[in-house]
Amino acid sequence: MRNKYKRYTITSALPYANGPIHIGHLAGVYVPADIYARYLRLKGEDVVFVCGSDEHGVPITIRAKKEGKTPQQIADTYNALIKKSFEDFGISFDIYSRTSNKTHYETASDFFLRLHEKNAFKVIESEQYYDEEQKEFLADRYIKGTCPKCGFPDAYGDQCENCGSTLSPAELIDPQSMLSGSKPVLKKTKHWYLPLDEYEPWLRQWILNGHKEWKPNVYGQCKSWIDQGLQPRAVTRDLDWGVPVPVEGAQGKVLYVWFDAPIGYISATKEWAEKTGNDWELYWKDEETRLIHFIGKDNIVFHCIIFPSMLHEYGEFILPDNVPANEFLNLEGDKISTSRNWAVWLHEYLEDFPGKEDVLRYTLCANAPETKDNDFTWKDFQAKNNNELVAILGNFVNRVLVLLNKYYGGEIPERGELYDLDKELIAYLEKAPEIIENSLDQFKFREALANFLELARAGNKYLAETEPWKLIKTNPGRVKTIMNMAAQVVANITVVGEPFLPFTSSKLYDFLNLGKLSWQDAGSVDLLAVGHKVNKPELLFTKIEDDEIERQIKKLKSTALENNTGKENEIAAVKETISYDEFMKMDIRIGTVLEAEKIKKSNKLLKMLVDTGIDKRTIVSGIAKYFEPEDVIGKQVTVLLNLASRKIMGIESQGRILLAEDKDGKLIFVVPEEGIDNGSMVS
Ligand code: B3M
Ligand code: ZN
Repeated sequence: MRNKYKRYTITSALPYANGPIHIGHLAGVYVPADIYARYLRLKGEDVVFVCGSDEHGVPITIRAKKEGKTPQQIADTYNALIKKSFEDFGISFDIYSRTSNKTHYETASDFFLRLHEKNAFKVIESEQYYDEEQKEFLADRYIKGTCPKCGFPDAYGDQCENCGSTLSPAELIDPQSMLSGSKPVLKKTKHWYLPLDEYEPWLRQWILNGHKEWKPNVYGQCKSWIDQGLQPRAVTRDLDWGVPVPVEGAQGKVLYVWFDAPIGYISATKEWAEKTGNDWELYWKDEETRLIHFIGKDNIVFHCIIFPSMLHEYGEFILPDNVPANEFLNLEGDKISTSRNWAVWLHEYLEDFPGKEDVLRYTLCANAPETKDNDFTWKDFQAKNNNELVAILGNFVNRVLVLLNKYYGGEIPERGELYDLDKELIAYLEKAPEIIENSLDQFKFREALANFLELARAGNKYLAETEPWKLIKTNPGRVKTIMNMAAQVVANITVVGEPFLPFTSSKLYDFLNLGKLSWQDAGSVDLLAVGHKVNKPELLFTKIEDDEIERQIKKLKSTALENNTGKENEIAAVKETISYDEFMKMDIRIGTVLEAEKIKKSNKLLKMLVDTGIDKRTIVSGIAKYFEPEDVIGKQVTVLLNLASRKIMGIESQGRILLAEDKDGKLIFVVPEEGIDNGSMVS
């Protein structure tokens, strides 16, 4: 495989610019992609590593509407934030672009036109939901209704977040526009479809026969898509945010975000080439270029089936040679969720752990969800830091450099006669880079990292067995050999560690006072010449204490939002209309809380005794996270009295106290502006 390719185009999924990024993104996509790109560069390969913000699509327009901003403003904010997070963690893109720039608009537009001119698209008229009040066709995400599969009342037009079914808006029961709350009507519209069904035989051949080496999770997903039968797929949308469809009769239509986003890889390469005086076409059209897409598992169909079909139809372009998609990373046993704020955000991590970029890179790579979903826990993060980075890697490097300074004023001593232990170490060092390389070439980054740490383990073992600190008095000549050998191990760690731990490697180059070496240099015990002077070291890693970890766990739990089914993306829709009579049926009155207590075994519920003016009754309410019993005793509240009573944790709750809830799930009481008699009616 080594000589087949002249250059590499490495892409990593373009993050949506509608929110910050978290550890799941880093673990699944960007850390592996970065390790791979750095590794290839270190080998002297010609590499372009591209990424950028995906700035189109409905989630951005929803966020913009909600915040009263333009989609461009939202994209600007998050593009800057995300770009900075990547820089902070040393993700070494050659370019981080964005899909709202001119080069991209031109590239995406031309791409579409070329397919249009080749008559590749089918133009199909269909009926789609339209909001007559807003005068807009509704994106799937803008329609809500009852899930036909599970009855969940708040399912979206494309998916039910309760049962996970993929839906189409037409399947929703009682669909409702999230823009106006009105009932949408079906209206004719036409769209351009990519006829995936026509590419099926070609895809079958190219993937199922031609790429059996793809990871089983990727190959399996492709096979199941193809076996289920591919359908033509609309690549345009009735929206006002995106790349306008560049043909006649397409006013008010834009390219579907998943059509333009992957073309973003090409636009980014163009931009990079222009800036650096390269020829972008070599990186996309030359058979000797190897194209690799790093993505998460939810993007497989787009990168393995749809985008390749587009490239194939266009002609001239190379196709991805591999798509090493990862599964998902969970957090403390639970799915990472933006809307529930169950995540570790990159920009927040560095506030809490400044200088510990590599600790996170290390932990995420060691736990990369390569073959199955995996879990990040703070305890494991602490253990990996303390037991591996501090105790094995940091300890070895520190011991060697301290002893070199102590015994020889930092100068590398010469080697004398070699003993068996030395010869064993040399034999191991010589093959270590190849072992790591093998794992990297197969995209097995966890395995590669484990093999990298073996170097430090081997170094520690060598020191423990040779005990130079004991021999220094009795056999100083022997100690010179040992310390020379140990220093060479540190130098090897410095070179091959760079893709995994770039910050650490750069510190090590400083400690060793060494100019940058290449991957091919590794595997040798002559990286540091006799007489070469190294610097005094500082600690590479420091222990993380229990209280820091407890603080993180507490922070995660206390900022998590409960029972939030994607509120972040939600525009509160108006509920169904009710009649005046229906409203008047509700008996709402002012009451006073007389007693309140927490319910054992629940951290959410408070049991209250309320004086309603006509009786005293028990009401259970899910407010314990926000209010202590003493906060509410004596408080006047608004109560819905004639709500059917129900048992909550064995307690009969008679009625409901009215509360207002903000988008973050925070609760406050709805109360009369001034004190008023208990029993006063609200209407
Ligand atoms: N923005 C989806 C995602 O972040 C999408 C990737 C585009 S890659 C061309 O999951
Ligand atoms: Zn459902």
